[in-house]
Amino acid sequence: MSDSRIDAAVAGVDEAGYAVIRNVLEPEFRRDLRDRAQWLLASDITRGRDRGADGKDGFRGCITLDRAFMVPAADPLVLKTMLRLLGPNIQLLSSHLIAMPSPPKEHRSIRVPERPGWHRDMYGVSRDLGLAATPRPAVKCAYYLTEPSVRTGLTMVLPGSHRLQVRPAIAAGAIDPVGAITPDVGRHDALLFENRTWHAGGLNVSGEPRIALIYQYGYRWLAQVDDPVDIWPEATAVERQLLGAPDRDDDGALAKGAGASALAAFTHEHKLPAEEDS
Ligand SMILES: O=C(O)CCC(=O)C(=O)O
Repeated sequence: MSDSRIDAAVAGVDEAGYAVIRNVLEPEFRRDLRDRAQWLLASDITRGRDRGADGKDGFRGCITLDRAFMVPAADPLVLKTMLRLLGPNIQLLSSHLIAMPSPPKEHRSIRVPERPGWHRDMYGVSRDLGLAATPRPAVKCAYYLTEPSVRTGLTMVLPGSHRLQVRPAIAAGAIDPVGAITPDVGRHDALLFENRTWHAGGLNVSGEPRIALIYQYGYRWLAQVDDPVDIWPEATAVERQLLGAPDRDDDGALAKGAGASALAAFTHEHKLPAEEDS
């Protein structure tokens, strides 16, 4: 079934390497997610903790710490877009909660000319295959739980850079390549960008941490970035697939393709264009 928001998002990712889907998160649910994220960040939980330079904080695999974070991951609109972009043989490779601090300029050690922070995802792929031969096996979807604006450090992208065969040039003394933009993402919107799209966390000069939830979807034959998940018993079939359920029957016997059957059924149910069987 055609939905203009999905068509536009698919075209955006195909043509520019990124797209914004408007109004994915319900306002009340977004506030709830922000409260849950702030609770985790204020805790002393170390499982999946991802602390970085300049006071960056967060959690890899945040869905395992609070299942509420699974809800945006399985959002039907986003899933339909991912299915159009990648097909049904996908899983969640990562669920990342990121709190980006707002350090004083004189204390910044990242997003400075020496470390501008621009990168492609799945860096191992470009390193192993070369920038020119890197395919698109994964797409990210980001939500911003704190006020989004250019001052709060939204993820910046370089439009069209998914087709680049070399690193984008950054002028001496600058921190962003020419043409880099901060996408126009609203409070309830989702930002999609593929693994080859060059991107970086924007500068947060708001004085408050910026909190984002970033999910990465990719093929089931790729290794998950986060720790393996113990799939919770009440998980839906779609959630089980996203969490990495293996190709097994209920009795544990090998059943080739069974792990992808939920999203194959979802594709059929919603009459999304299906890939040819290989
Ligand atoms: O925090 C951000 O906005 C940037 C995130 C990022 O670079 C990534 O997910 O690879």
